[in-house]
Amino acid sequence: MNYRSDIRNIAIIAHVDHGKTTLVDAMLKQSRVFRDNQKVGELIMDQGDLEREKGITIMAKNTAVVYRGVKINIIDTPGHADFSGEVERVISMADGCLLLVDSIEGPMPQTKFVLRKALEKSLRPIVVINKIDRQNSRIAEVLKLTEDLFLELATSADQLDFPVVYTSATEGTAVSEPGMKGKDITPLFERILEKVPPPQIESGPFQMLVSNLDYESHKGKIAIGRIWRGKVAPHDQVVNMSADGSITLYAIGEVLTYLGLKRLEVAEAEAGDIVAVTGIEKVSIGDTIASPERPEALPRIEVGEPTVEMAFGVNTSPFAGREAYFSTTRQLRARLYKELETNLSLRVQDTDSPDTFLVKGRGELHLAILIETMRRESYEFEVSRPEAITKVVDGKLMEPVETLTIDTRDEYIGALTEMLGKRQAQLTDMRNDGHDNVHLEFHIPTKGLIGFRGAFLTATRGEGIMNTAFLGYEAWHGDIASTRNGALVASEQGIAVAYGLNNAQGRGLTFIEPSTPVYEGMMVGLNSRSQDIAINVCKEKKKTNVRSSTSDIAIKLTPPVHLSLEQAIDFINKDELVEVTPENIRLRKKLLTQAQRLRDISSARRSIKA
Ligand SMILES: Nc1nc2c(ncn2[C@@H]2O[C@H](COP(=O)(O)OP(=O)(O)OP(=O)(O)O)[C@@H](O)[C@H]2O)c(=O)[nH]1
Ligand SMILES: [Mg+2]
Repeated sequence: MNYRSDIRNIAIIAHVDHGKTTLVDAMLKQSRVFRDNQKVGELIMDQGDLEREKGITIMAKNTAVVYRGVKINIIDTPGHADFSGEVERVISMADGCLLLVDSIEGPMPQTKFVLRKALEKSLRPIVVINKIDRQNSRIAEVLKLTEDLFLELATSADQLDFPVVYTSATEGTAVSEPGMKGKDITPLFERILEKVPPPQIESGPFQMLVSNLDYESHKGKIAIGRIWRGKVAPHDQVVNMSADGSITLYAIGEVLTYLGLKRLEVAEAEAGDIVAVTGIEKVSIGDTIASPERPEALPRIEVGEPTVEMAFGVNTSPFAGREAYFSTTRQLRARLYKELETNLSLRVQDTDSPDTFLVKGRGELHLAILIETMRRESYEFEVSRPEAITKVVDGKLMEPVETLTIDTRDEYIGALTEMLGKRQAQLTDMRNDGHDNVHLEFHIPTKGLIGFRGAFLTATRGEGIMNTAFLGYEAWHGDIASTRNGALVASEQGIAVAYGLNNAQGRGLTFIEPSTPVYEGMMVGLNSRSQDIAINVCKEKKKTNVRSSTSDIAIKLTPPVHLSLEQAIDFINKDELVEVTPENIRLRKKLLTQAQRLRDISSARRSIKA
């Protein structure tokens, strides 16, 4: 075995928001890959529109810096649990990882998940305690908790011997001992060179594992991955080995390597490096590209199973076809199946109905991001309430369960435990800090988490943080009754007016303002009681000749509650849908007319009696 001392490959892993992408900023800035006058801003790697808007990383991405003549290939990964498929997909390119831990929050559920994955792959970890500039940081305690986590997860004794670096990613500084004054990020680079093993290489014919795909209009598909054996140059003959065992001959187009935000064309790249190659027209993630001399496939990348599913259907609302460019079954189906090329933890299935597809993902946010992306590409469709994915093992019905951690104020414990009890959660840990802050941990079926986030924010008045992490499958815990109130449902098609909406506000909260077009069966608000009620929001006040008191001249409406896409998905019940178009997010009953809904209720009653 040989090593390449001129390269290091690292993945940056952590819980959401612990500062991974900011730390990449610091490394890029210090290594001066930008022109002096170039404005690069913050969270440089989060280039997707949704990433920028939400301030989170959604897709794993590659970059590289050169430090003291060594190229450090860096893989930034998302920290949100719903995108953990991304982490699993890309860490096999690395030999080491930076495990970031926030100096106040300490290890969180996703810290544990990603560390377990990294240790399973035998990555050499460097612990980075980040945000040491923050006022209430508790570095010693956080380090202790991190050590405990390693004790729990390590698969070999040498994994317990990890180096620690202390950083402020925002200030761009790193130190080797807490309390020291940092100057720049150098101590982190030094630690990487010293502790992350250089890539092992095998000589022989070319072999690379495809871990990521990209697309550029003039280059076509770009396959990204690590070269495990041999070298590759433009125009080389190679074969691509796909999942179904087929082998196809191609000629490599360009060979590109990473530097900063750019991909550079190179004349040749060798084992140990992470490269992007063009010319492989039909390539998927997990494929092996190799020399035809020794076409040996590397083990395919395995990622965890999805836990939540939703039905995506062609838009069947009376407003269908008005607001989007793509609206047919064929277009919807093609778009969903195309997503599978890069979104490894997603699954798509046809159903008995040709207009409906079952889409499975790692969580509500995973699916919500797909919905939002499609809507921005001018698709319209309807989606059902998310459901946890159950499976039958040895004749037994099993369901996914998760850990839920909550950090909030003492005063909300009562309300939260009551809400969570109804959702089949069990309290497993509770810690007070003596300053009215509390940390709660629950064991909860995934189905109990659906629709919980909105309720949580209301119950804690925004003074709480919740996190979840997938645990595994357990025997079915039983049904959960819906706790949501009924909906205010439009009884007629037309344009909503203040008078009609004012009547609706007498019943509960409304979701729309005057002049909003509505259709029969569209949900325009939340009733203050448990049943749905049909209401005519287009109804004008009867005109009379007599001018009554001043009160009805100007109707004062309470501002409506606007649900975001994620809130809308969280909100709906089984008999409801979210209609998604590039311009609007509408809530609706599956059955649009009141007559249909009444018939449905009475037939359900009959079947219960029978
Ligand atoms: N005070 C302080 N804030 C930091 C530091 N590092 C990151 N932050 C802030 O923490 C927030 C999250 O930072 P990100 O870099 O987006 O975190 P991330 O780990 O990439 O998040 P995800 O990719 O969504 O998992 C941002 O508001 C950063 O400005 C730090 O060292 N000190
Ligand atoms: Mg990030």
